[in-house]
Amino acid sequence: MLVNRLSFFRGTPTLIASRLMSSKISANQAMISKPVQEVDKEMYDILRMERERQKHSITLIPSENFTSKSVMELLGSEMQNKYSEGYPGRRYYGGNQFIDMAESLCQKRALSLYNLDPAQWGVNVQPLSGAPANLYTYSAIMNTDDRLMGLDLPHGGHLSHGYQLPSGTKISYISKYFQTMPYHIDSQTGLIDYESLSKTSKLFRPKVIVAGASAYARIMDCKRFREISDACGAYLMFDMAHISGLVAAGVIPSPFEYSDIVTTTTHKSLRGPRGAMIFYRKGVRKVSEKGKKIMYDLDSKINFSVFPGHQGGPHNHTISALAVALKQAATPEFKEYQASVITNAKHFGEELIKRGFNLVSGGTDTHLILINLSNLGIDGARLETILEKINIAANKNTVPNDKSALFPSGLRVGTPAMTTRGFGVDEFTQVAEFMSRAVKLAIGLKSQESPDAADNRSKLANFRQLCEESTQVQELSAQVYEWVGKYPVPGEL
Ligand code: DSN
Repeated sequence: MLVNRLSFFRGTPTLIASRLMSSKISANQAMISKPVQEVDKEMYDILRMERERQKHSITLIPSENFTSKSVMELLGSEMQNKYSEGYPGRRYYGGNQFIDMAESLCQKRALSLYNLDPAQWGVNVQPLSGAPANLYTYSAIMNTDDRLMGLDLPHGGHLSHGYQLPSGTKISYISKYFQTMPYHIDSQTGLIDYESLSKTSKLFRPKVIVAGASAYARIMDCKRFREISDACGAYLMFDMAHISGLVAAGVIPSPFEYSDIVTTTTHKSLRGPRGAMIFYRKGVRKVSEKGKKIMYDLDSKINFSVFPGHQGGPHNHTISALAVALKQAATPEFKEYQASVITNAKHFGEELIKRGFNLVSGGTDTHLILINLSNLGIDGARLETILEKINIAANKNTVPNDKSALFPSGLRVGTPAMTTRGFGVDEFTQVAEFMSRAVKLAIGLKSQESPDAADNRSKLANFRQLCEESTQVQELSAQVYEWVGKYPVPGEL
């Protein structure tokens, strides 16, 4: 019966229309079976243009990736139709027998991928994305006004680790809900200043220290973070969003050994759907001086914070897609991919240095490179703009001592996305060359800017206009478009 009804909708539009006339299928039912190309031309055209942009751009944004065809299949699947507030076996809606299977499978694969014993660790796979996952975690273990320390945003941290301006203006609401104190990187070495964190945390006595970053190219010293957290009695939460694929593949050290809680998004180096996970410890937290065991109570607190504390129905299509991504991440092919991500990043960094770029911390151990452009006579906003015009997507980024996040002196690039598309070291040499040419063009165009532009914003608008009019920019744009278009995107092979 089901098969008969489905086959009814197959065929040319004319055939379907004639079947419709002689049946009881309503126009509404017919509409919901049509592809977007027929239903919504306007949206379809936008999708087509974005597909083309992705295929013909060099994606250097280190938090982006191209997820797999199979993950995309699940994201567009019937799993999204179901409400399932609650957890496997404990739902507030009927009909969840298969959704339970999907979520349990996802949890099992998440623990197994990071070699975690289910007796010692649990995982919540329902958070909708990384910033919410961090908020849910803080709320689970802190009261409002409890204290938290995270890497300062201009030093490579993330908004969800708290951010307020030196004037006291709270930019991230995490800094409104909780008392936040930043720690910093050493501006000489570009590395986290553990010494200063150690001293400040003893005075500030935070309940949570957040390790992890959005723009930090080096391996963080988790053991050191653990010692610092223990010395002030804080939980150590590691936000491994950027590096979770590298950790899964074992190509960089894992933060699990030293952390109480690990959060991650799932769509960056891990290459899954856009979502997040919270891993938390179970069992004994510490033994008191009198020999009494103090147990972790994160399990119930974190799960309660996610639902019902903050979220409603989980996105089951995302959780199902994540289960697939986690299976892929456990393969030898994925390990090889992650090893190439790092080889490519190191090589790319060296090629950039050869062309006069300064890298914060002098290089990279990971997938990410942070460039300090101060010596080149161009800023991150202008370079991002001209790169976009030549089909290279990168992002401007603050470096230490920057005052403005909109007009910073840095540019952040990374290798996960283009390594997925098959780039190796030769291709990244070519990308460094494109970037070097872009810098030279940008410096020339900047010198042609109108002296009448009143502020940075109008200067940038003027610069963008000059880029659009430049035939050299147009030629480079066409060259990049053609060149990168030869590298397949997932699903094309
Ligand atoms: N916005 C992400 C990044 O680009 O690093 C972090 O969530």
